[in-house]
Parts: sequence; C-alpha cells; structure tokens
Amino acid sequence: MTTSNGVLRHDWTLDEILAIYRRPLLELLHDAQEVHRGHHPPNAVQLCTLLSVKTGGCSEDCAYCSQSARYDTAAGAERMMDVPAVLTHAKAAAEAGATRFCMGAAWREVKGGPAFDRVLEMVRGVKALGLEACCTLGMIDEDQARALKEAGLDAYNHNLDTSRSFYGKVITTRGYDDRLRTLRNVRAAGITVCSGGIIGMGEKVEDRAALLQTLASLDPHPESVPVNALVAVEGTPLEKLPPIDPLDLVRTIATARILMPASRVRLSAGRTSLSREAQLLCFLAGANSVFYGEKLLTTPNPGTSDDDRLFADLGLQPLPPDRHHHAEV
Ligand code: SAM
Ligand code: DTB
Ligand code: SF4
Repeated sequence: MTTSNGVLRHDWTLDEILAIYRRPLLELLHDAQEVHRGHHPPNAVQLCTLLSVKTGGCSEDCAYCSQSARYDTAAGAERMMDVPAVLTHAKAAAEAGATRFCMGAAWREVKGGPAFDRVLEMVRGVKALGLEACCTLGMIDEDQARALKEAGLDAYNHNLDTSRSFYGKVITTRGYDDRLRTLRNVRAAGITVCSGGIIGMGEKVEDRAALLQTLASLDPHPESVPVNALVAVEGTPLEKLPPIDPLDLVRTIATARILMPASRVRLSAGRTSLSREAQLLCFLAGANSVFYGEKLLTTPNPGTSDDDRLFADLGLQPLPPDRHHHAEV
C-alpha cells in the first residue's frame, strides 16, 4: 500500500500493480477501503457536471470518440456555445448540487484567439457562480495554462487513456509524450491535474496496470483520476466492442485507489450500463466522485433523480457547495 509512514509512492512496479489488481477481490476491496478511509471521508461523493461547449468536428482519430470528424456518428459538428448559454447550464448544475463544472471542447489543441478568450470568459463566469471550474480542451502550452490559471481554472482534464504501448492502437494523430507534456504544463501553471483513462477498448490487464503506473509516477499524483468504461459509440471503430465486466472496473478503481491514496478517483463514463450494486462496489473500491447530470459530453449519463436516490440509499453525501466565496447560487 503506501509506505508504512504514509508517504505517497511514485515508484510502483508493474509487477506490484498486477499483484494488487489480481488479488482475491474481497481482499482487494478490503485494502482499497482501508486506504480510502485513511485519506478520505468514507461517505462523501464529489458531483461534477460536464458540458460540451464545442462539440464534434475534431481532427483527431481517437477510436472511441463520437466527436472525431473521421467517423460518422450521431454527434455532428456544432458551433461553439456562447458564454451566457454555458453559464445557464453552470447555474443549473450548481442548483442541482454539483460543485465542479467541467467544460469540454472537441479540439486537438487550444489555439489562441477569440475561441480561447471565450473559454477564459466561461471560466471566470463559472467561478463567479461559486463552482470549481475544470476544462478539457486538448493539448495546451505553458502560456495557455497560465492564462487559464489566471482566469481562475481549478482543474484541467487530459487523460492518458491507456498504456503507452496500447495507445497507438487507439490514437495515431498524437502521441503519449504530447499528453504528458500537456500535463506538465498544467502542473507548472498551478492548476490541479485530472487524468485517467478508459477501460474496455480491447486492452489487456497489463495495459491497465501500465496506465495506472504512469499516472502514479506523476509527482504529485493527479488530484483527480477519472476511470471511464468505454461507451461504445455507433460509427466509431470501437462500436462493436463488448461491454466490460463491471468487476474489471471495480478492480481498476481499487488499484487506482491503492496506488494514489490521496487522489479523487472518479467513476466516470459508463455508469448507465452499471447496476446500482455494481456502482456500490465501485464506491467500496474507493471511487469518491462521479459525473452528475443527464449527459456526459455527447452520450447519456444516469438521470439526476436516479442518482439522488442511489446516493440516498447508499448514504453517500454529495460535497457541500462552496458558499464561502459567492452567495449568488
Ligand atoms: N478533446 C479533448 C481531449 O481529447 O483531450 C477533450 C475531450 S475528450 C472527449 C475527453 C476524454 O473523454 C477522452 O480523453 C477520453 O478519455 C474520454 N472519452 C471520450 N469518449 C469516450 C467514450 N466513448 N467512452 C469513454 N470515455 C470517453
Ligand atoms: C473523462 O475522463 N470523461 C469525461 C470527461 N473526462 C471529459 C468524458 C466522457 C465522455 C464520454 C463519451 C461522450 O459523452 O461523448
Ligand atoms: Fe478529438 Fe478529444 Fe475526441 Fe480525440 S477525444 S477525437 S481529441 S474530442
């Protein structure tokens, strides 16, 4: 687990990680739960709401993605949303109980100019509502990261997605080192790092372990680690992949929890195909964050009333809003 003095480790070996991943599940859950309770309140869940502020038409070839211009999917290319419309969504998210609002754009990378200025405006507006602001805009350089920080951005999401060796089977238009460079730029600007991956893209257990190894090698660890189950989107190259076994998701989350004890592990895409009981196991494994709201970026997420009932039935308490800075919400 962590070293005996509780210091976070960044040097996990692949063998150690595989041994954790493959433990008898009851023991794995027990260890994950122990680590979880050593670093987090046991019944708290962070609610993050996603909004796609620029949908579709993306130049990249990420094989899982509904928004790549290369695949014929139901998500067409749309114009970028304007700031007031985004803030209407953000306000609704805050009123519904989310504490973090994450804005996504289907970009390979951020280019300067009016579109980026508009994003900065969105960030300022989201912060003014008392929400944590997160963006996921593709690759960013140091100056762009600094500009986002100055606008008040709390977190930047940029997933490694999978292992370095499996990566090339999923994405050819940019490399693993590009992803890592963006994460360094985010960190250098003083923005917290949100980075995780996807399971169920045909990878092996070793790839999941290697992804977690790379994430845990980052120093400091990413503050948030989203674990997505592939949403197999019609029209993408991965459309025919079978759904994962939910217990694989449970193992991945538990392993992430043990390697990165202080991080928030987010049970991310794929919840609509999980039973309540499977989600409970994910929380038991150390997940303490979810996406909240009917829609992820382009695909459905559980409805808020189903989620509210789930949290009530499990006794999970959403994080309280930050009313400290702003009374408006
Ligand atoms: N364009 C930016 C980028 O790729 O960094 C930001 C948006 S992108 C859609 C954010 C992340 O969502 C991806 O890195 C991937 O991990 C996740 N994602 C996208 N489509 C998914 C799908 N069909 N199933 C599961 N996760 C998905
Ligand atoms: C993350 O790890 N998952 C979110 C968020 N970060 C940006 C996105 C999930 C997208 C699922 C497919 C879709 O809705 O298009
Ligand atoms: Fe574009 Fe991001 Fe989708 Fe890749 S994951 S195709 S970069 S929107």
